[in-house]
Amino acid sequence: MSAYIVGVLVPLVVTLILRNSKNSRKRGLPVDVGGEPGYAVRNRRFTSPVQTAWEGISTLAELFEHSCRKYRDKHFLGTRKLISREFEVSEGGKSFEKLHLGDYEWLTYGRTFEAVCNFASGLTQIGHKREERVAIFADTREEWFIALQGCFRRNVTVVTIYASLGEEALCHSLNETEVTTVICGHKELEKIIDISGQLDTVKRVICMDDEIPSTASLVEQSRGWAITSFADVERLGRENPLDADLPLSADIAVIMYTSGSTGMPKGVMMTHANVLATVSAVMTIVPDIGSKDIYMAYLPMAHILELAAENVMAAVGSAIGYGSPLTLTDTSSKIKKGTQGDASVLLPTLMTAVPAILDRVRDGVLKKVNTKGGLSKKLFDLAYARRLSAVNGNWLGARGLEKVLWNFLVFRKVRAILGGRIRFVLSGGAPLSGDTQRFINICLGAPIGQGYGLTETSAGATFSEVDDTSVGRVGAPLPCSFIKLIDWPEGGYLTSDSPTPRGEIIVGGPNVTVGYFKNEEKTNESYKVDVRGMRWFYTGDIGQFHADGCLEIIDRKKDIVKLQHGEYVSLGKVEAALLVSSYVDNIMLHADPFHSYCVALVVASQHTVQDWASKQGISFTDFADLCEKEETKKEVLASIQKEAKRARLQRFEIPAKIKLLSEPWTPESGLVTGAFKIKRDVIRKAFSEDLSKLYTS
Ligand SMILES: *[C@@H]1O[C@H](CO)[C@@H](O)[C@H](O)[C@H]1NC(C)=O
Ligand SMILES: *[C@@H]1O[C@H](CO)[C@@H](O)[C@H](O)[C@H]1NC(C)=O
Ligand SMILES: *[C@@H]1O[C@H](CO)[C@@H](O)[C@H](O)[C@H]1NC(C)=O
Ligand SMILES: CC(=O)N[C@H]1CO[C@H](CO)[C@@H](O)[C@@H]1O
Repeated sequence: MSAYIVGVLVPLVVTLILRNSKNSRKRGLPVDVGGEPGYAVRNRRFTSPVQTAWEGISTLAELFEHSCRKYRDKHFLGTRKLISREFEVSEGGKSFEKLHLGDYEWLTYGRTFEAVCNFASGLTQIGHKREERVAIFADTREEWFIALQGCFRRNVTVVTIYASLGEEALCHSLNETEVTTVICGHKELEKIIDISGQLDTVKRVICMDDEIPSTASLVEQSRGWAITSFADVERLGRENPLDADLPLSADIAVIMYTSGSTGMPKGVMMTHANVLATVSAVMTIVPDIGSKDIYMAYLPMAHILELAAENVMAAVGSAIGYGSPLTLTDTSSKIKKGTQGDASVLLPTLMTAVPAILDRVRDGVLKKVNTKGGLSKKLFDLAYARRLSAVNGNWLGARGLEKVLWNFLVFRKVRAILGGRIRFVLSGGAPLSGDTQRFINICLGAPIGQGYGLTETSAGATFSEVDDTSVGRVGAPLPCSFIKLIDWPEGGYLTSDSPTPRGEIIVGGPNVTVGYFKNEEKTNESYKVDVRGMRWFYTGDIGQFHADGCLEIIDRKKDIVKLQHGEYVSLGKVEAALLVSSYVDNIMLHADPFHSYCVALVVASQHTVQDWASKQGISFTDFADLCEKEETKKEVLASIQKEAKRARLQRFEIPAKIKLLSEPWTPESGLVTGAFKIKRDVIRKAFSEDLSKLYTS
């Protein structure tokens, strides 16, 4: 054999062997855990669930103190300096806030620890008793983390509430937990003041901003509330220091109100042990995570994904830079033109994201590429195709030098949107579409760790490993969880299904929370303890296990509707398929058991629909007007039906009629959750007239 052939063949064979061994690698292993019959899987590295990654540490408070001593002089929490706040008025007369933000200003670990201790002492000084509960109701920011850890040091349970939660839900959460102290920003304080008449247990408010609304003095008088600024609480604590009053691992750290998609939010009680187990498990996911990392924090802290992630960063000595979804990039809506977004200034290495945000990044990039057109679009498409081929396992795809070249020519600019140094993205909250996952993989050149978990399992359940390049799956069980599938015969999902077992997903392990606050009935419904004492949470999600032990979410029990003629429609599955249409910004499919077909509410994507209209020479006064036009509806419906056929949907699953909406669904409007999941019941109620018209007209 000539040296030439050896030179080609040997690497080829080695590559093939390596690839094969990689493909068949087991990421999760079947396990016999007893309890309810089903098909259970565990993490390949841990035979029993991990409780803590740090010897002798059993609470978040201990973990934080340990870390602050270890990393004392390192940068920890960073916030951008506000240079100016301006208002821009659009053509329509709407006014938009624009911010000019400066550099990050940092607190070291040592300095943060002092702030936390001062806050803890100050909290007692202003009269908060330790058995009373505190609520934090604010956007993600430095003070949020300090307040959280401050409460932990005094064994005070923190109630967390989404900043975008509606009035009724807010009132319900504060009432139910008998909160006495609310910690919030000045924007949220206004909301609290509006409902102050219905809040009987609240006695004091700590406002994170120095500017306190003028209406505050009214409630101070009428309700006898004491309103103190965050800085004053810290000062009081500094002047009157107290010893810590540390919690035990079984004490409740957080009661997290989940913005449930139905009815009133439920408060999930999480012990220190629960969250610590998740933090310990997530640590093992991100390769070489450590004090060199810089984390971009901008998702709501009231979301367990963010809360766990920030505690992970704190545990390993990383720096956390705060930002917001509206200021994240140079082109974000609140960033003043010509100034820099959070990521460009911070240059983060790690970030978390929810699929809705990654979808937006993808759409933004594609929009830019398409607008440019010409050579740069051709180059982008070629580079993308070459890299996609490599990522999909084709060894003729762009690797090695060619990969470097494409990165330099094309993807470098995309990467720069998020600062250019991102090396890992944690995605959670909802399953990410395969297209978006690939897009981010290729354009950012960074792996996405996709997680699956719920507030009830303190976020942890499964996580995809860095070298797992498949899409559409959520990975193998985390070291802290067992995952079991159980039969759901009514829905037609069985663990005996072939080729892979399918069924309802239940999660067991130390990460499973203790239940819903003051709601034993709901707790009994969703949580069960088996004969061996293991706690299980019944998720209501339907999944299937692949041969390598990775889970794929395929359905949701609640979202399956039986039509008039007995066919089952899975709303989520159909929506995911139709969202692919470039005309669709958001969509809710509606199936009615008294009809044989589905209809849909479609939020139109302003950019693409207007583009189409101007190409067609259709005139319109504004976007709302355009969405009302028959021809627009027809065009969007045709596009949706095309995507439906491509996804091989059944005829009864495809919406026969649609209502086109011009206003986007945002968490502020209450139509989607903070993690951008649609709230079916709320949307159904809000558009009930439109929906019934779709069936009658
Ligand atoms: C922490 O607080 C809870 C609730 O007030 C209490 O039941 C528990 O005993 C406290 N833990 C310690 C170690 O004092
Ligand atoms: C909260 O409690 C007060 C007094 O008990 C009551 O008037 C109010 O309606 C309650 N609100 C909610 C949303 O439960
Ligand atoms: C919940 O289950 C426990 C234990 O089985 C039982 O004692 C309790 O009565 C149940 N509570 C409700 C509200 O069903
Ligand atoms: C709070 C909780 O559910 N703790 C359980 C965690 O899991 C272990 C076994 O893995 C149980 O012994 C704990 O009771």
